[in-house]
Amino acid sequence: MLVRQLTAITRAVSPAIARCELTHRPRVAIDAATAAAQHADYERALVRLGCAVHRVSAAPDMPDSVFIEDTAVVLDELAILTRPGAESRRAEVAAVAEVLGAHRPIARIEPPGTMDGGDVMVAGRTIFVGVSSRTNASGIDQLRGFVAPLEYDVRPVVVRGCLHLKSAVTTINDETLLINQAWLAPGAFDDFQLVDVDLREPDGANIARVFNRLLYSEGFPRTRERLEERGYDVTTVQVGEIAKAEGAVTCCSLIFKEHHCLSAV
Ligand code: CIR
Repeated sequence: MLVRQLTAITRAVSPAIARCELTHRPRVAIDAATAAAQHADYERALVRLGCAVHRVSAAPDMPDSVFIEDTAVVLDELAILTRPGAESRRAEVAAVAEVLGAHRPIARIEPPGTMDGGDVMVAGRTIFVGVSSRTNASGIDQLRGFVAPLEYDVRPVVVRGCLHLKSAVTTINDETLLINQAWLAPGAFDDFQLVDVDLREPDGANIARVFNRLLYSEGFPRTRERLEERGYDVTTVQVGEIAKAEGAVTCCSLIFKEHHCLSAV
């Protein structure tokens, strides 16, 4: 019998998080202890939703290391280690590589390619990739080379006005997206049902799927209401301190299926 479980890999908040990379937000003071407490709540929420949470060894000298999503793209068949677009973040990948190597065959984006995992959104057999300040054409071509034999279709999407593709759009399920259309070229997601964020909550398009439930920031109550009206099961966490570093809920974990073979009893 094949049993599927979800593993979530996380990484502790660095005490140096206030020195994080920023692209669109003004730099404001970030309290590392508050960010760490919010991150611990986030991990507990993942456990409650049914994930086995494993922390990668901390990297206190890497300010953005909590944003582990950017270091890899994990598919059922393989994991692709990224080469983050911000040079200061490239050293984050090594420790994640070690952990993922125990779960998946590994491929790796090489120079001159750059890619942040936050730019990669998998919806069924389609992989949308943000063309952003962090992810370039070579990175996207390399990704296509790895996944085309696995019958994934890779579609680049231009992102403007925000950090990553997944700042602007994430999957609610394989047919439905939560989206801020203002940050995306029109038409890219015509094949999907779309739930628009409330206009007063432009940062609200980032939501994490855990089985058929959703993990979301407390910071977007109007958009949350839209989701709940449509019948989605939404758990919220407070991640306001982490958001000051341009992070959101998907970026603090790598969530993937664990394949266990159990013999029938
Ligand atoms: C950065 O600029 O790289 C970090 N301060 C924020 C990264 C957030 N990552 C994500 O949403 N996937």
